[in-house]
Amino acid sequence: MSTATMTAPATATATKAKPRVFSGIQPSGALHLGNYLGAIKRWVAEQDQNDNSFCIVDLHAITVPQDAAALHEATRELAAVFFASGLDPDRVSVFVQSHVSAHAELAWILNCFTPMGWLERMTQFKDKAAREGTERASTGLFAYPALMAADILLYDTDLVPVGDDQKQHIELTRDVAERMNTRYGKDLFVLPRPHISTTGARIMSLAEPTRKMSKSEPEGSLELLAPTDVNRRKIMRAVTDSGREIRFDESRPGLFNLLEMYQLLSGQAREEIEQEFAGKGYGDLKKALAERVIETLRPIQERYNELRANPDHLEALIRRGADRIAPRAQATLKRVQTAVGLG
Ligand code: ATP
Ligand code: LTN
Repeated sequence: MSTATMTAPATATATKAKPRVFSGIQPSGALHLGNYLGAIKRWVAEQDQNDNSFCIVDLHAITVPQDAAALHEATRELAAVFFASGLDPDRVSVFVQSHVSAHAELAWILNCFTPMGWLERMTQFKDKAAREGTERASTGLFAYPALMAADILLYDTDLVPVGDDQKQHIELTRDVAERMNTRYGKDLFVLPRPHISTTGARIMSLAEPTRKMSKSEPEGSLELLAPTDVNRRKIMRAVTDSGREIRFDESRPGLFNLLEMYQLLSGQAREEIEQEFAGKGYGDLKKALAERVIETLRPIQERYNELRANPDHLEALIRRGADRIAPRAQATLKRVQTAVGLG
């Protein structure tokens, strides 16, 4: 027996000091307050509790057409926003998906274990393909969830912090992992769980408050790097109803969204906010919200500009993230390749 086969195989259930957390974000379009409140801010707040990895998913971005230079630029922009928002490169691995080739390699294997019927049911695919038309939508767009499953499973991830729009993809990740665990042994993959907060999980568009704030809809979005007066103007013009009373009332989606943002930014309780605006009008709330947004974004924008002024340093930070994380990814990939009979 060779030494390689005598060594105990690494398993997905090896003891871990802290829960492993992994999340990804696409470098496409300008980051907005929904991304910040629904994702980045929470990642920063929890960076000590867990063993965290945050990935800039450029391979996911090319599932729809991208301009090459713009994609490269957006990847750096996103990395700089992460660090500027408070993610500490000494405590958290921030890295670029395409810098760790195991993502694409595991994704291929997972593709081969993912029935097309499962992918056809994904609402994100249905929405995006409906916009493009299935004749033009890429195979990559269809297989997007298998690549996302690879991202998550490579790091024996326990928790995946995401907005609720991504829940279905995590379910699919678990289904594929369970399917392979049933066939190859329960130690192949750790089953991840979504980590979704109830407030801040879904910030809505300012222009159309029944739709979520989204990178693909800049009119309704408060961009993290936008000039102060642009964001102020968007808030002042935000769609509300014709009512007067300022209350957390879900049947008034425009107002509710403004209040929810205010709550998340101020850290105040709902009752306290309702008292603060008792007898006041929507204009007062909008002004106060604009100030909160501007105060939150000012230091982030300042740190961002510093980071962008030194591109070599930024590059070194993201390469460091990839170097730190790659051995873990490689170990999982090897485990899966061996299980499946590759190599
Ligand atoms: P797209 O317009 O391409 O759908 P997006 O703005 O939804 O982009 P993603 O890259 O899909 O951004 O999401 C990055 C992270 O931000 C994910 O965790 C996602 O759930 C979260 N997120 C995105 N939009 C919102 C929102 N409006 N409210 C709360 N969280 C959000
Ligand atoms: N599909 C996600 C981005 C994403 C992700 C991931 C999130 C890619 N890989 C792994 C969590 C874990 C999105 O569009 N928000």
